[in-house]
Amino acid sequence: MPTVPGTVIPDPVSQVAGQGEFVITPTTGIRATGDGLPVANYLGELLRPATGLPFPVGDTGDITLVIEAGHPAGGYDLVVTTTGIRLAADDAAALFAGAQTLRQLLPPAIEGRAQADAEWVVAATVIHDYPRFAYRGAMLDVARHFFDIATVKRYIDDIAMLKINVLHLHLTDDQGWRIAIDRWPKLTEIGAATQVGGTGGGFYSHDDYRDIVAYAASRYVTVVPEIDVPGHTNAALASYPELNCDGRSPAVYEGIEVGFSSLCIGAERTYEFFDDVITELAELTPGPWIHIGGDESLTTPEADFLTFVSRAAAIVASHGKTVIGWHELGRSTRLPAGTIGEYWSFTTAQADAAAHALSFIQQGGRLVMAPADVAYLDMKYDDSSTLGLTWADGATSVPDSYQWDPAAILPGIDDDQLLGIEAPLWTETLATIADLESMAFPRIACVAEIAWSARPSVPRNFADFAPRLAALGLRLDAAGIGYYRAPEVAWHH
Ligand code: TNX
Repeated sequence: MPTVPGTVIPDPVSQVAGQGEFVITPTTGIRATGDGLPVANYLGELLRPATGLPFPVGDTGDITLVIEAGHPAGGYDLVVTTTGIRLAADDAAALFAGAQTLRQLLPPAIEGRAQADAEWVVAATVIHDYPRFAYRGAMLDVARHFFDIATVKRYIDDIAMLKINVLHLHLTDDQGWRIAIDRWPKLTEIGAATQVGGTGGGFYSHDDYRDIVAYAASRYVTVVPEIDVPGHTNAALASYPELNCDGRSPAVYEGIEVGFSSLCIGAERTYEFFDDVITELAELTPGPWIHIGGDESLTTPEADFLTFVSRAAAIVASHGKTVIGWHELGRSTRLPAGTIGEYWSFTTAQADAAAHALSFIQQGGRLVMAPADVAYLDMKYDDSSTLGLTWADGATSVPDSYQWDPAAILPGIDDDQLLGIEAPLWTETLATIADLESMAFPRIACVAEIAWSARPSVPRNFADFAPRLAALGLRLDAAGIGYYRAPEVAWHH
């Protein structure tokens, strides 16, 4: 049975049903050239396991991928007729987004990794589509619990399916330092040996990190590394006594409190340290952004915080990267031009958060919206959740994660001031890929739709979205991705 039109997530800008269907056969090939070839190869890899068909990639084939000028930024056109499929976009990243749409037009069994029995057909349709925001992010906290390369790659595949194109890696926190810094080896010798709960830990070598970045790039996902300073630094402070104002290292930390640690703001060594870290990280990071945290520095006096932030941000800028920081960074009025703020207060802003966020706009920057009460994937769904936290205004149901708009939170802010949105997944309570996926899915599909789909003229209504989530559930079942069967959705089985 062909998939009914209208089940794609994120919802395309326009989709019109055609007549008949395109039938995939053993001779169906994928035609592409140049920059389209990697996308064609990716699509072939996606389609071969479940169909058991060869999908040769080359200069002939009924599925044609075309790179050509004339499409909206990041967008694509997809035309399915009885005789073929044509997917066209301005660049490979947009073509890849279109390939995710095509994937969802196939029966859910396409997601299985073993050969499946299904009618491999695509209903005729014409889709014209483009993203609302350029930055469609997911954040993974690898500091509270460490996740190995295979897990991170799987999460990259999970998010890429929903046209998310940024992976923000929260690499350092009180409980662990997860990226090797050659000039400061104890950061990982000491600072990476721990995690929440006291067993395990780990870190990425430079080659490991390059491997993640390259894999992300193969899915047209940009990695944004975060070194969270000056708070959230117990792992670094435990590794090097000289980073502490009293010259004494605290014990390593395996609990889940926040806000108790701070680098020593008055010591020049702190800035040498930070410059060394950013030097190595900038060299490993092809993307334009480096995130420097700045949240919850509750023990850093205000004047010290301001001193530190302007120096740290200038260091990142001196390495040619654009700074991103949590909205507290906006307490500083001396940020490099174009600094991006990440808003993590609520859909109704808490005291000061709005002012801090708007400060980035006043300084020529833009915002990434990650409102904690709707976009945080680590919040419990409801009372039945065994994993997750509740501090962000209680539990976050699946409808909660869908019925909000990023441009409706701060006064005077429109889409032009927003770089995009992000769904953070903090891991104080999450230790395995199953934990991650069961918290992310299905809420990440809600956030992905808000990031990509056109701004609706009336508030989003979960009842319209729920049938598409149910359709996505079938795909997740076939893919072996666990998800929360929210009671507000009529899941198919
Ligand atoms: C707040 S959100 C934090 C994190 C925690 C998270 C737990 C933000 C910028 N900081 O340190 O992990 O809450 O939900």
